[in-house]
Amino acid sequence: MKATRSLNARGTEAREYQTPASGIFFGVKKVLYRGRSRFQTIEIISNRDYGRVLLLDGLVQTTERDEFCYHEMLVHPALASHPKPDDVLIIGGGDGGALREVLKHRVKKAWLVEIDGQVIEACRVHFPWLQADFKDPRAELVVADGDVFIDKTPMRFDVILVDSSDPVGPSTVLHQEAFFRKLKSRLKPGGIIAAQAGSLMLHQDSHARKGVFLRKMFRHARLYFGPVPTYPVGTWCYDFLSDRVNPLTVKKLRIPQGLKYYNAGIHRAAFALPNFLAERLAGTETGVGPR
Ligand code: AG3
Repeated sequence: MKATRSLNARGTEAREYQTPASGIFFGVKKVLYRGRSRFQTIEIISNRDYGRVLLLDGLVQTTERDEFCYHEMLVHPALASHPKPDDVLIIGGGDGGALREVLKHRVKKAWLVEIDGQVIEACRVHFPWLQADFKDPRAELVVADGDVFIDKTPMRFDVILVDSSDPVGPSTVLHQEAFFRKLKSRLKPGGIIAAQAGSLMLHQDSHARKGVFLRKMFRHARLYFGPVPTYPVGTWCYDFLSDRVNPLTVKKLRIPQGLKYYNAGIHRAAFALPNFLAERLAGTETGVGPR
């Protein structure tokens, strides 16, 4: 098991090595939490510019200042595209940010399946504004391995969101063909999957590799992206997967009021890929232009 931490010995600086030779650092105002769960090293610090920062095994997961960029873009393109998202499953996301966004829609039930109960506990204390929605009667919290849960559950979902970590390291299984096949088998007809897919620049190999099987598995398999300033290289990708819903021809996007980032224009723009990535995906054609 990897046990990377980000804090230096004196607890004055936290850093993530995004590659062996570059990364991001945060001056530490206060170390709010440091612990080691069965699964990972958990650190929460506060920083002058980004507010509270959660790092797992030395990787930035969420910051007070920019979490909305990530959580809104993971959740709303899929939820706003679905005509009736009654039952929603979130895999990962123990910090609660994705759940908060899901509950802005008219869903009947939202299940959150997080492997690490200690992340939930630590975030409950230090990111209370992300966790408020666990109290919503529509929310069901399950502490379990998402991969095992999906094997066992008899339920079917309208939308499945994968709030995993990077496509390298312990989360790799959540980026593989077998996992997506299982997710697909748990979708109701017309269902949509949105899965975080990694850095636009740093994880191009993963986008190309996944594109090959996702394109075969789903009628509509599209990569989209948006900014997350504190994630590697600042720009982050997501997979949009569905057999019925083409995200670019949805007649009426159902967008909740009061969002900070996502809107109908962003929705369209997010699916337009830069040339270098479109070329990497050529052949897989995931995300390349409307078909
Ligand atoms: N999950 C995706 C985090 C990936 C960040 N990667 C990195 N810093 N190298 C975020 C969970 C937030 N709910």
